[in-house]
Amino acid sequence: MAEPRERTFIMIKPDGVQRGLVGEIIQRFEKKGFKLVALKQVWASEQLLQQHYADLASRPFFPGLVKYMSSGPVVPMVWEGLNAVKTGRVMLGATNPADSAPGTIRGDLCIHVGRNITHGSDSVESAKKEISLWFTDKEIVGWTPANDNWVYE
Ligand code: IDP
Ligand code: MG
Repeated sequence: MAEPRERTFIMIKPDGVQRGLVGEIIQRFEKKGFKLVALKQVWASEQLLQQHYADLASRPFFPGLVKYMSSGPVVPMVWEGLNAVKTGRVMLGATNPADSAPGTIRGDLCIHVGRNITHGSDSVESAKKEISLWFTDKEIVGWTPANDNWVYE
């Protein structure tokens, strides 16, 4: 039986969009071999972002986080593949770019924890929640890439 291909929710934050890094970040996931199944650009409301970051509501940086995330358009995406959640987090690098390894998205492209350009789900469970918060079922497109047998044994 084929190994399960999970889905993760990856989002380019307003600083990633403003700095012209949308293509670079998408390219890293594409080149890796993950499959893009949903993508859009939205200027999210504070209410949506408060829901998205609900588990951080008691943290001192929460109001600033919501303000930053609602300060301009974001690019939410769903990527699918084997271990997409865990590998997606590895590709992003540590939350604080000061600790993100070179070669990771945050390690290569940003400096400050409050401007760390990308979001990625931290578990399969939160990926499911985040995907349904940001996308309708209709916006998620199932398809088989022509190179599938060259990415997976
Ligand atoms: P994650 O994005 O790597 O999952 P979380 O701990 O879930 O990290 O925090 C969510 C986001 O909140 C971070 O990506 C970052 O934008 C912001 N954040 C986390 N810690 C701090 C902080 O100490 N100061 C400012 N912003 C922070
Ligand atoms: Mg998180």
